[in-house]
Amino acid sequence: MSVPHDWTPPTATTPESRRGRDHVVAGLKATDEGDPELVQLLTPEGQRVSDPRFDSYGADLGVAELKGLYRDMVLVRRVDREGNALQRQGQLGIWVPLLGQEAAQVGAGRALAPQDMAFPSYREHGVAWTRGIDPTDLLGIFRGTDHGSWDPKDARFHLYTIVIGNQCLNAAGYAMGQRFEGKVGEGPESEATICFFGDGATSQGDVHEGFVWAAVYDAPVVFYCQNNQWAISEPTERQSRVPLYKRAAGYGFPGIRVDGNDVLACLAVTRWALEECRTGNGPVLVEAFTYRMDAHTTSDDPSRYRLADELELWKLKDPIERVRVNLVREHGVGQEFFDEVQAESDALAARFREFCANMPPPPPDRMFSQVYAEPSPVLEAQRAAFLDYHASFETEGV
Ligand SMILES: Cc1ncc(C[n+]2csc(CCOP(=O)(O)OP(=O)(O)O)c2C)c(N)n1
Ligand SMILES: [Mg+2]
Repeated sequence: MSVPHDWTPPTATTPESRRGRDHVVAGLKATDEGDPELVQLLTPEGQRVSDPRFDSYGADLGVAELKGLYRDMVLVRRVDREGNALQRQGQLGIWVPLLGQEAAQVGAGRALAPQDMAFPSYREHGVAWTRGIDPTDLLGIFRGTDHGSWDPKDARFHLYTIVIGNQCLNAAGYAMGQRFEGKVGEGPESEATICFFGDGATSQGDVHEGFVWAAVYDAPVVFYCQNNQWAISEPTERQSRVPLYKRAAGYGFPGIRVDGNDVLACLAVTRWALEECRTGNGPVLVEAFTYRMDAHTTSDDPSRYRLADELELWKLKDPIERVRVNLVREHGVGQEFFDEVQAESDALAARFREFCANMPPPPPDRMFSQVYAEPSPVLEAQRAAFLDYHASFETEGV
């Protein structure tokens, strides 16, 4: 069939209205102001508010728990700032900042039961913290000496995944396994999986495939999308015509949007989502609506593609400040507690820096001993050839 040369598709609208940042779909740019769908339990001004859908999941969160969440977020932010500085000082090749996403990560991480499994991308330093991983274990990744120093099975926290969205396939498969092995159910030992990825990742095929497989196998996986508004220089509104959480309906599972700068709401919503999954009602998509306050990585310069006033607006929604204000105003917490956390953060930062500066370079043949479970003649021959080659440099400059 030939197409007349002046033919235009019947659904085509004015192209300009569908391009670039002018194309704003209802709800896509929503923030905590006036978005009825957004779950919030703590306002940016630090006021505890009710959401009848999720109040019961946060009912036990009193002053002691709030203090714990505050401490988590302050320490995680401090590690993040130190990581950034260490890259600038030449100690790390790159750093991936989480600044602004502390609540989204700590809230979700603290909702996990010990037996649950988590699959991170590369920015999840806050989730790593909640899984008991020492921040120094992250350093090898960014110094280029290893792929992560923790045991994913013991920590129930997979190694970081740099390939965008790939971990959604791993998480869907892992959760299918949990189901096949009878680990889904009402008992206290029942399990779920959580998968972390970004707004930009939702444009990847791997994420779509992970959603499809998880849906048709009723896999117990929480897909936890941190919508930090940017995929490097690409804004969310150029990635989707609908708010990201609404995409879940197309796969046949629930999607919910939570204020990603509200640690209580993130904790409550993730508890609910994990419970749905553990009891056989998974998967669930959670969109944590947040903001990447720093550069994409230390190799990026966001002033090239976004305006500073956007950052200024999000500073008013800072995830840590609202908890501090709530602790002071609604619980009368005094300065002593904040000083203690500050001192703890100084000590952690010093230990983090010192560890980094003293990391030994790995031996050159480690890739031959730690990739395959068992040696083989081919591998041994390659190792010998490589060590010979390496030794040929040793006399240089002596
Ligand atoms: C498959 C693949 N394509 C491209 C890249 C390069 N890349 C690294 S981060 C990134 C943007 C990811 O954005 P988003 O999913 O929103 O996560 P964020 O970095 O904002 O946390 C891209 C395209 C990659 N790592 N993997
Ligand atoms: Mg993003």
